[in-house]
Parts: sequence; structure tokens; C-alpha cells
Amino acid sequence: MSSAVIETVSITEFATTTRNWKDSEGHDHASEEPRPATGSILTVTDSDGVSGTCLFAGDYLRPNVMEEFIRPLLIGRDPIRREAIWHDLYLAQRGAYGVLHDRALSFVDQALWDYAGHRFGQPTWKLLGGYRDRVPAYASTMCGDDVPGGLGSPEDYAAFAVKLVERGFTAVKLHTWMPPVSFAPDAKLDIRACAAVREAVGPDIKLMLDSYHWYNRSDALYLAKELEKLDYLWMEEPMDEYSMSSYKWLADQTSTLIAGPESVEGKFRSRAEWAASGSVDILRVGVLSAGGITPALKVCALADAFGMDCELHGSGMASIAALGAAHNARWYETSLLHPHIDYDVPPPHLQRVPDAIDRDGFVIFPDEPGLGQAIDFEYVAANTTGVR
Ligand code: XYH
Ligand code: MG
Repeated sequence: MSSAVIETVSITEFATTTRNWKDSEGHDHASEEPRPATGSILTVTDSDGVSGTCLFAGDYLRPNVMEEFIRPLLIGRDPIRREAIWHDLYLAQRGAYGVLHDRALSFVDQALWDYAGHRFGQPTWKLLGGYRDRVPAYASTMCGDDVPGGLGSPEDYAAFAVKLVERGFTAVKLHTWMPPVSFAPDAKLDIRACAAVREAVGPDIKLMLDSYHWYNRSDALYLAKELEKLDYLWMEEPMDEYSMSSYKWLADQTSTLIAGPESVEGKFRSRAEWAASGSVDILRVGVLSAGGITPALKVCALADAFGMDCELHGSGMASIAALGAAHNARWYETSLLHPHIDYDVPPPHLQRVPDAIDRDGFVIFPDEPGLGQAIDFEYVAANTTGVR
């Protein structure tokens, strides 16, 4: 039986709005009013006219990446053979000198998994194995700020955590204060926020801390020891993740579970070394940063081989799809939340909030073919700024 082959790979850019803005260190913060933004959709279409898409913010897939790498490695190939396509893109990265970045691989892999759902008429999470059809979500806050009624004090974090639990979340992760906020970093202030949240939500809500990413070993150990007293479920990225030995030093000295690495390159290969060396207690991987659903699930599998959980970084329907497959990924990260943004209101280019939680704090997985991104294609068509 002859298979359809990939005929076109296109990028549609469109005007939309966002409630986020990024500071000089790349952290997200809440904008008081919607801001103009650019959205992009990567579309892979086969010779039968069946398509798969990946929606992403910004314009990461520049024309040179499409022309030099993605189209030459996709056009004419069987779109069901994702593993072969992904592996060729992975091998091409070495000589691409950073131009063919992990996010580019991720967008292609996501679009091909969405395509498979449309080709076979199944939700992608089911094609990936369907271990679960719902998952508990934790509320992942934005980093701290100095905005009145925002995330400017331990009391602000406590008040927000109470609202998040009232919304249905059964777990909350604090991103505390980081530069360029003037009074950051401050490990003692981080702990005051963690203690205020524990006091406010009580002992049954799971809590995690993701603090300033460049603390030294002594500050990281102070944080971990204080979190032992507050019964936090895990701590994430207190130090530069390029020092794996610092994480082994830390993990060996605290009962607070250390989760990572989040930001280190190297996909499943670097994370295999973190697991084998015992440098963390919980592995961590992002569909975006690891190059797609395909490699992210390889990290989940290697974590499983070591008896470890593997927590998925970041929200989005590709994370939901991976959570449909990996039994040892326990939580969906609903990110990044702030008191001044109502997350039950979708952005203008979505039909609904596809990863909304129910009153019990669960994300119920989509039953439509593909990733279930809930893209409003009529809005996109009316606001398209370019197709290439
Ligand atoms: O804002 O630096 C940051 C955080 O690192 C956040 O962007 C990231 O999504 C994260 O750490 N999630 O756990
Ligand atoms: Mg993190």
C-alpha cells in the first residue's frame, strides 16, 4: 500500500495579543493590558491533503531554517515515519551551528504527531499509548515582581495560592523573585514566601519551589533544608544546571527532592548522565527544549529505567500528549500564572482554553483527532500577516 508523502511545509504568521511581557532576563510577567503579539503555525500537508499543525508563539522558524534544513528533510517523505525524520533533523543539528535549534525540531515533531492524529482519526495522546485520559495540574506561578497586588511579597504569594486552590488546583509551584527585580535574589525572602504559602493552603496541598537559577551551593542547601521543614514536594533549578556535580552535592545532603535538569541541552543523552550519576531525584524535560514529544518520551523511559519520575516542563497540548503516554510523569504544569491574568479567558486565536482544569484540578484530555490545540482558524485567516 503506497503511503502519502509530505508535499508542503508552510509557516503562517498572524497577529494576536498576549497578556505576558518578558523582562531583560527572559522571565514572563503580567501585562496589565493585552499587548500585540505574533503567533505562528507550522503546517505539514501530505499528497492526500491531510495536514498536521504546530502552534507556537513568536517567529522562531526563520526562512533560512525552513529552506536549509526543514523542507529538504521533510518534502517527499512519509509523514508517519516520524522517528526517521526526527533522527535526520537531530543529526543535522551538529553541523548547523545552532541555527537548527531544539525548538525547531520540536515544532516539526509536534506537527507530525498532530498529523498522525488527523491521518488516523485519533487524539495524539491515544496514539502515544493512552496510559491516562486526565492528569492533575499544578499551578506554576510567574516569577516574583514588585507590582502591588501582584507577586511582590510573601503575603501576595499566599493570597494567590489560596485563590488557585479555590479554582481547583491541588498543587502550586512558586517561581520566586529573580533579577532584574531590584531586591532579588534573596534566599531568605524565598523561604518566607514558601512558608507563607504553606501556612495559607494547609498541609494537604502539594507545593514546589523553582527559585533563582544561579544561587551558590550554600544558598541552595539552605533552601533545601528549609523546604524539608515545610514539606515541599520538590525543588527545581536553584543553581546553574551546567554544574551537574553541584546538584549531586545538593541532592546527597537533603531529603527535599531535587528535580531537573530543565534548561540543559542534550535532550535524552544529557539527562541519562544526570540519572546515572544520581544528581537529581526527579528528572525533568520539556517538549520544547528537548526537541519534541518523541525525545521527551525517551527521557521519561530512561527515568523509568532508574525508578525515577520525569516531570514535563511547560504547558501546551504537546505536554498533554506526552502525559498521555508516560506513567512516570505525574503532573501537568499550568504555566505561567499571575493574579492579574484570568487564565479561563483564552487568547483571541483559540476557540477555548484546551488545557483548562476542572473543579478537581484535572486536565481532561481532548477527544478530537490530533493534539487538540483548539486553534481558531477563522481568526488566524482574518489576521494572517504572512505565509511562507
Ligand atoms: O521564568 O525563568 C523562568 C522560569 O524558568 C520559567 O520560565 C520556566 O517555565 C520554568 O522554570 N518552569 O518550571
Ligand atoms: Mg522550572
